[in-house]
Amino acid sequence: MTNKKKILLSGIQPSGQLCIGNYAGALKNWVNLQEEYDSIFLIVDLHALTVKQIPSELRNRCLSFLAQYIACGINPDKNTIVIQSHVPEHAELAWVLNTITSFGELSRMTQFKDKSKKHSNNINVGLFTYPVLMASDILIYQADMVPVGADQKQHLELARDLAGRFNHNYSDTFPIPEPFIPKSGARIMSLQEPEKKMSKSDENVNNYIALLDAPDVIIKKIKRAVTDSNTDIVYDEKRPGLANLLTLYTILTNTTIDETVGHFKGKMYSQLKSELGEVCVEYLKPMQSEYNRIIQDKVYLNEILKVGAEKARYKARRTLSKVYRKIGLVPLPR
Ligand code: AQP
Repeated sequence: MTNKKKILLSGIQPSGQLCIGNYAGALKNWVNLQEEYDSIFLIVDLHALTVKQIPSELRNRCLSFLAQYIACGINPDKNTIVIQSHVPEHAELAWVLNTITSFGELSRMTQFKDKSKKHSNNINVGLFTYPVLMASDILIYQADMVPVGADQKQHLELARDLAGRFNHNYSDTFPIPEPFIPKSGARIMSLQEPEKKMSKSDENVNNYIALLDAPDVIIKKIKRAVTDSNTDIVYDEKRPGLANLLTLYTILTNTTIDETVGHFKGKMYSQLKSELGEVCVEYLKPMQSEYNRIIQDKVYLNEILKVGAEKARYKARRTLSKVYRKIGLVPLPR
């Protein structure tokens, strides 16, 4: 009997600055799950093109995200880390999946509706078909498990539907991927507008804590976080600003909400904010110093990208050949 590990796939768009929301919803879980699975972690640059990017910044950000993945604890020797555009099979499979996806199901995607509002002068077709490319990212590697924050649940449902549809139309080709949504931290909220989720490319930098923010910036952002006019510290989702700060404290101290609420019982909001600020600075310190070391070493980073692309392309090519054969495309005669 073979003891083959299941395949885990996840990725982040190199847009904006990696923030504590991405860490809680994705990166932290990647680190915890990486031993158990055969893992592929993507930097999904093709997805990032769905909103306007400055080319030189996009290029630098890809390398910076790679260094941040490693600094957060992703082991490049045991996992595959790859830039999406280095594996053209993603875009090729996406085209095939486009042909079995209906206009109606993409029109229902809440991220498309939200991003169309936010980028009303650039509602491009890529933004609309984004979830199909994401399904391709997952299915091209035959992934079994996909750790994501709650905001990506709907997209993952589509990937599951498309895998099932393809298998039904042709024959068993793709495993149906399972989501892994963390119990705590699946939806970290914006600091200034706690009724919306924290996003790494928010125009207002005070809405998020970037993983590379300097200590004084972190402390200032948390101090200014919007709460409410009450004074008691309890966990209540109807008080989203306070609930968000308590959730962050819980994640960064590895405690439960009950323990956190117990710790702050009878204390003031200002106390919570100042302790959370310190905890956050201390938590990010080792990651930041590791990042500062790794980002200097371009030879090391480039080598990881080369090895990653080679490993990923091998897997992706196998899936794509199978798909092309099943749908009736003629293989190139040898
Ligand atoms: N606020 C959040 N709380 C928990 N998890 C989150 N994620 C994003 N925001 C939160 C998770 O982080 C990963 C990032 O994926 P992405 O960059 O592909 O897309 P996104 O969901 O659009 O992330 P952002 O931060 O909102 O990016 P921008 O502002 O660039 O669009 C995913 O696993 C996501 O669930």
